[in-house]
Amino acid sequence: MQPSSSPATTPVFFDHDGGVDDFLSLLLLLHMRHVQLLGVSVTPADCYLENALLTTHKLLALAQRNDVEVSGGNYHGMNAFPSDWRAKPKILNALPSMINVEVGPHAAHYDDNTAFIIRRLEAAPAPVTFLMTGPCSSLVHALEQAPSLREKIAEVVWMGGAVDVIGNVKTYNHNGTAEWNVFWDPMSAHKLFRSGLPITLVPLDTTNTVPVSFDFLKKLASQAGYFFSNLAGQFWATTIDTIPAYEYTYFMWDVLTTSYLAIPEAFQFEMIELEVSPSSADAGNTYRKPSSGQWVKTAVGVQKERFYEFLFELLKQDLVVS
Ligand code: AGV
Ligand code: CA
Repeated sequence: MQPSSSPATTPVFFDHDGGVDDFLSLLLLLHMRHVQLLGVSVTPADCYLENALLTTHKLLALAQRNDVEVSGGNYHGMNAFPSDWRAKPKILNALPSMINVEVGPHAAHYDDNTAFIIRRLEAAPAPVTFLMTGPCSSLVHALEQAPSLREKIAEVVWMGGAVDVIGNVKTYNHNGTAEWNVFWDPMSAHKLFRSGLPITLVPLDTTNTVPVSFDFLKKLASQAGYFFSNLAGQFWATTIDTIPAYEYTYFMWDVLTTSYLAIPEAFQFEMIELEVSPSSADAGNTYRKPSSGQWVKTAVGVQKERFYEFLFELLKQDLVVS
């Protein structure tokens, strides 16, 4: 399938944290013809930064999009991700389709996320969709330094939280109510919800309904003649030790959230007054608080078949830059 020639009309800034599905999200974004990608910042949460920057640059190079600038974060949240998860994306750079991709000398230098986000928002042609598939620290820090830039943000789309379901953090001194992206830096999440920014949240409540299953991977492999279907299949294959594990399952967390930019009509939303616990044994818990006044557009469901079909079709596209 050829990409449509319609113009890129939606300015999007992408902040991710280097997990396998964060990179699959970048692939998706690069395929969305209505998306004008303003920049990519990498938060060193579910990754080690150097690996994640390299993977980001390699994917941009594969898509012939070396014009997209990339930055890296120096800030580390108070609750580190497990090292096993952080090291894992290293394998992505060694995959046959990735290992020989040259990134060029520009990839060796990068700004700090905060400065970069400020610079890109200042230059944005129109209010921006700010997509985050990791912790929200970089955005919160940027807006603390340059509060007037909130006017440049049309919508914050965030994969995070667990509202009416249990969280996915299982660690010492925690009661299990939090989702990892919120837990890494609960104070920033607390501030984000206070900010009054228009937030669209895709929490575990919805991502739990879309696991990465063997059936899905088999069907994707049947169309592996398409370059990006093959590449995505290789990426997802690196996650199979969590499909299904006795403790963890790999879900379409970030991939679903990113898909919202292309197929919003496949989602059901509810406006919910939420609060984030900034500390203690439930740090990072995102819970209903009727009087909070912090209304969040929260994804409470998705048409699964529509979503999976969207992925299969999108990954058949070439990325030919005109
Ligand atoms: O909590 C979901 C977030 C998403 O942004 N991440 C993974 C996705 O990129 C953290 C996470 C939860 N469980 C994981 C995670 C697992 N089993 N492996 C790696 N990361
Ligand atoms: Ca992520």
